[in-house]
Amino acid sequence: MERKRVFSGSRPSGRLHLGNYLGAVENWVKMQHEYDCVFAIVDHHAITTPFDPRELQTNTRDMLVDLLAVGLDPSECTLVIQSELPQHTELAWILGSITPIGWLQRVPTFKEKSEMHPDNVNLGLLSYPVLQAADILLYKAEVVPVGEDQLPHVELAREIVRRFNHRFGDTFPEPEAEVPRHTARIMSLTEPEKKMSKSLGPDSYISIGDDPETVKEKVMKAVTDTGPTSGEMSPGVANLFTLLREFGDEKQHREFLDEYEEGIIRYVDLKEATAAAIIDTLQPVRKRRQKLLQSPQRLREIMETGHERASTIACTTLREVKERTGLGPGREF
Ligand code: AQP
Repeated sequence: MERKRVFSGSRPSGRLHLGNYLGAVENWVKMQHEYDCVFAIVDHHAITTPFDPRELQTNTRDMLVDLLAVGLDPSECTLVIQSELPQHTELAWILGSITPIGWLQRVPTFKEKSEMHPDNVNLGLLSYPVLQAADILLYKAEVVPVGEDQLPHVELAREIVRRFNHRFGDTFPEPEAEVPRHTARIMSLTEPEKKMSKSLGPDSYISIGDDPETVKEKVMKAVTDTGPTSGEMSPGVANLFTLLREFGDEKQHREFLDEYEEGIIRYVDLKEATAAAIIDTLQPVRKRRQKLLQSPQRLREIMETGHERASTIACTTLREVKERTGLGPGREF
């Protein structure tokens, strides 16, 4: 039986962090064995917010290294760099021409990023979800493993599919988002009411490549209770518990929860245990990263194989789209 196609991507706007990992990439690693997966480093998305060209190059390479180090296996999935396949942007143009601007102006990330970078409210930022829809539809993906923040984008991709299929005939499947049950939204360490994000600065997140001292320092500084709470666990403390549950052992997690419920917990102990669990988990990942960084030839080969495979699928889809929309092939002269 043919395996369902999966697509997802990550912006090389900084280093892969624990939010990206727990919200999306951990699922990618699992799904690569069961589905036909295409995963992209979406560098065209990264240039919609302020960036430095040299850093973008390094971040793109580091993103690839991080993804491999946490367990993506190039013999089990297809890895691509978005800007190296022009079909992504070409399909985005076609889809953009059937997408009402009103749909895009309502997208929460457009509002957030516009407020964050008022001097850089560019067209790419507005049309970001159309490019994301193109990324998914180019591969006719049916499943899109993402964190919670991406749900409005996947919903928009579904609306674009309905509109396209209605106007030009059945072409694309409606993609479904796949969000993890407990880790769909990992919170920032410094501003725990916001999601962990590269753009909130390095203290707000733990990156996959952080060394043990840095991990410890960041976790020990994490915001816990910022004031009296109405009996509910504060977002900072809840976030530490989530990290401990994901990286530590269940017994320890339970013991700290009991202490919290009895009102005898010392946050310093919770932080030390959480930091130790993260450091332990990241240790083999760091080793794999170091090894991969020493083999640029291997990285190039991985990307070449990925591109070859992805471009076969991408060209087939684009040809079909162009035929259906009266662009290019099928024209009568
Ligand atoms: N805090 C998070 N919790 C759970 N999932 C998250 N994701 C991102 N942050 C969290 C998921 O990670 C995948 C890759 O995200 P991305 O790099 O493409 O873009 P992003 O969501 O914009 O990530 P950042 O870190 O917040 O980047 P900046 O600051 O550059 O915008 C996605 O599936 C995302 O849901």
